[in-house]
Amino acid sequence: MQVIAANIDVAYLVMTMGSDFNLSRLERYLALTKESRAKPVIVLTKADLCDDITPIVSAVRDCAPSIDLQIVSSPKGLGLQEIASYLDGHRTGVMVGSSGAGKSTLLNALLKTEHAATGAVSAHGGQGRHTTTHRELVCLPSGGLLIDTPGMRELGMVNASEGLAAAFGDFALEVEALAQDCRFRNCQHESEPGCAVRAACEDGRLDERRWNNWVKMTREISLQQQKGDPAMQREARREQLRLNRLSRKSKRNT
Ligand SMILES: Nc1nc2c(ncn2[C@@H]2O[C@H](COP(=O)(O)OP(=O)(O)OP(=O)(O)O)[C@@H](O)[C@H]2O)c(=O)[nH]1
Ligand SMILES: [Zn+2]
Repeated sequence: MQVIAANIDVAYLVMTMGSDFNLSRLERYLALTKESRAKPVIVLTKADLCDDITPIVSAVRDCAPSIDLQIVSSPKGLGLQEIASYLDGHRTGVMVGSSGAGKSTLLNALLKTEHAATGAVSAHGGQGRHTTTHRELVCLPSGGLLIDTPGMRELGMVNASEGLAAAFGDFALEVEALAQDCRFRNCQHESEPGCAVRAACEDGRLDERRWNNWVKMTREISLQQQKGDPAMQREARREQLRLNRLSRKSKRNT
């Protein structure tokens, strides 16, 4: 996939439990991570700002039942050890998450002391469409490496079709089963009469938010496949090589 390089061991999917919490974004991150061999870990931040984490945690559990989930509060130090432990044995992790999710704050909390941060290697990308304007690779006291990426909001879904299917799991099967009852065999589940999928959304048997996100992501993928967008693919390869170099260099210096 585009951002998560081949030699990344762990992908932290960082999301706030504050007002910006968004399940559709999580589904997108999961689809993108599935394309890499990195182990995804969902990190829910700002636990200290949340009176009751139960509804958010159970929504995430429903959405991604088999993915590790960690609750974090950077100012209170909650969950920091658990986050760091994924990188034991000099493994490399990357943090993805939209702006304001709490990535930098978490990174700094993990570093604990300002002193540890002075050994950090930082890199600045160019101004290209999908290059990052800011990315930092730091060495944790335990020896693990952690890369902070900026928001993935505008990330496309290149090569993510398998990831999409995997991230949505049984949902795709559920839709397929419902579609058996659509009046037209080639129903696109848009505005056709007698559409069983739309009907299930309307009466709540099918999660409408999830359905809409699925449709949106499927469209993005097929659009990009049609275009084949070679410039974007070149850009992604360059970015990956750069990240690999950065990681190797930093490991040599450890
Ligand atoms: N109360 C509380 N505030 C937090 C926590 N984590 C982050 N914040 C605050 O949330 C805001 C955004 O945090 P950042 O760490 O800058 O977010 P980011 O994900 O690095 O954002 P970008 O750098 O734009 O990608 C800051 O004001 C932080 O102080 C937390 O666990 N608890
Ligand atoms: Zn239909």
